[in-house]
Amino acid sequence: MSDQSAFDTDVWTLTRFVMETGRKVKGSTGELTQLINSLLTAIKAISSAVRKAGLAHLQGMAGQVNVTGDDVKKLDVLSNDLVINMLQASFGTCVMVSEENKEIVITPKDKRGKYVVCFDPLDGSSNIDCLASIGTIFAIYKRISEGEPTVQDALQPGKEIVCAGYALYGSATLVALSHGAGLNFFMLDPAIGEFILTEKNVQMKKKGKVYSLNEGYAKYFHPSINEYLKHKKYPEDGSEPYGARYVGSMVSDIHRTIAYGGIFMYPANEKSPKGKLRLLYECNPIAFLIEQAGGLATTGTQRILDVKPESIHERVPFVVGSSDDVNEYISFVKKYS
Ligand code: P6P
Repeated sequence: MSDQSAFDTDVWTLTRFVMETGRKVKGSTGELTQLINSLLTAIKAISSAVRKAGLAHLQGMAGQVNVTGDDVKKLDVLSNDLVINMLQASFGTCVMVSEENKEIVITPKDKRGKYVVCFDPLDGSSNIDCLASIGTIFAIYKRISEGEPTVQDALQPGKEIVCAGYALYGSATLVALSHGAGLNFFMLDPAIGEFILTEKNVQMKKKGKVYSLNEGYAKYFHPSINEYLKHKKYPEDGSEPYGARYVGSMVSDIHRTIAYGGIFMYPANEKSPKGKLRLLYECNPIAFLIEQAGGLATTGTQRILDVKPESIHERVPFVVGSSDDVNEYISFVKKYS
């Protein structure tokens, strides 16, 4: 007989947490709760597929290229289909933006709800074949249009987000989620197929000891970036140099930055004048979560959540992390402006 005494009979699952949060909102219809719980079903299925990929031959190129020029792998396609189908089946969405779809995805009339979801179904997919951690990122807004949904519903600044999160398919599967009242972590318990609350109202360190960016582009960086990095490597104030960490899979790099503190950067460079990361489904949701944890998120000259999107796949320079670290970086940018 297995030891049942350790079994928590009043466990805080993500489903329960979302229901409790939803009921606190005056006039709540339960639509957002239903939407998030449907999204969790897709995330559980993606987690299962990611862990079976090698055996199920889901790895390797699907022979397609997505709208932003990345090679699409089979898991990308599967993950995108799962998220779109589960969200549309939730009756909570009216329009979606996915990294994998060139145009907005409008929900069939008979399944429409009041929410807009911008998501990257499987970010970091170039790391699938080497088994590095990858993730799903999402941001949820309320629609602003009447009648037929339009692209304007998706082109809202990140400060209008009502809920955002990411799933990290790492040594365990974790969901980070916020409705705007703090950042919470949930870990998947495969034994019961539920995400269990593991950390409430996560707060980042004000200052870390790690910087994270792809220094392979140093030749193309603006001088302010290289001067900032020099200051981190050869500090002249007697402090210790920072450590360097970079997975090249944003959810993994971001989760480490939230957990340990420090700074993550994907700045503009001569080859990518607006940087590489996409505003709607990578930068905005992550910026929202980082601010909930007491950190900062900037383009270098503007708060990420204040940027007014002009197109659904637009890119922005992206620097996030512990508030003292990001403010120090901004001071270097100001020196050059
Ligand atoms: P680079 C993955 O392809 C991704 O979109 C992010 O997850 C990651 O932070 C970035 O690109 C890595 O880009 O140019 O360093 O390989």
